[in-house]
Amino acid sequence: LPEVPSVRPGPTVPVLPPCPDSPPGLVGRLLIEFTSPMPLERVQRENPGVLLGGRYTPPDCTPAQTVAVIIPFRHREHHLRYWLHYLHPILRRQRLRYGIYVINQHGEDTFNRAKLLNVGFLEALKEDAAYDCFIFSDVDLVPMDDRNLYRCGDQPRHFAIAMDKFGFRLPYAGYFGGVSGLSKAQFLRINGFPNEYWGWGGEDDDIFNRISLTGMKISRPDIRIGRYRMIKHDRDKHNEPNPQRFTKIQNTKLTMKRDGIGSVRYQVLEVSRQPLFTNITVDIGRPP
Ligand code: UDH
Repeated sequence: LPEVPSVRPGPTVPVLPPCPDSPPGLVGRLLIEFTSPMPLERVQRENPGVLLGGRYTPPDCTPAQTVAVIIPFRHREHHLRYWLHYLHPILRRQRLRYGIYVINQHGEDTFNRAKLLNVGFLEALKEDAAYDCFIFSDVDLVPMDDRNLYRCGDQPRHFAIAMDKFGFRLPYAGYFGGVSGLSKAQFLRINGFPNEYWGWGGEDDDIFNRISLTGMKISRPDIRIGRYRMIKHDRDKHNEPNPQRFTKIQNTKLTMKRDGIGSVRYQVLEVSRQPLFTNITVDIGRPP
């Protein structure tokens, strides 16, 4: 008898369809308020699909990108709880594959937002080399519309274009603060962010300059969709306005080649995977 070739069925690996460009199930305008305190246990309970370290993958489709959300941080636990409460459900509805990285500046020396964001870029990639889109978000900014999609495109993206504190308008044409997004290639093309802005202000304008100087253009959502609520707060200690910022932003063209992701020096003190985010505590030094 001729031998009948046997075809043994292997384990079935479900192949999920690509996630749609416009995710179904978005709700549009959201009610955002910061009144009653937000316990982390509640946020955890309401986001059972989020895995250790704040990782999430849509169960029903394959996303085109893998997004690392990077948050510069120190002593803002209460803001972070609101941020996680609002953002996890939004990012899930947007069908993103993502991870949340809180980059916590160790010690009490002057704060340095842009350097922390550089650290976040490198450390997220160490956690998962698949990250190809980086969203940089202040901890006190919550989008008021889930159609403001946290993903990267062919130009750097500015998301927080209409904040309540600026009367829901862009404060000036070159504003790139609050929440922004760059693909890995776009970020490397501008040599990342500056490491030498200690204290408040200027670093976002330097980043805007880097983008313009490399021939890229900022992309922005519709003004009705890019609305944000900011959690009201007083000025933090050790983040005073940096008086050097006005002269520094005149010199981006000269400084961006030597100061950036290629020259960032820091020491990671702790990586801890929490249920809703990964905390990375880092020593970034102090101003010279
Ligand atoms: N940040 C911290 N801890 C700090 C300083 C800054 O986590 O001590 C992070 C945080 O993500 C914050 C971001 O850096 O959202 C930007 O800093 P910021 O919120 O201080 O900057 P912003 O321009 O406010 O929003 C400036 C002070 C406004 C005081 C107004 C008093 N009415």
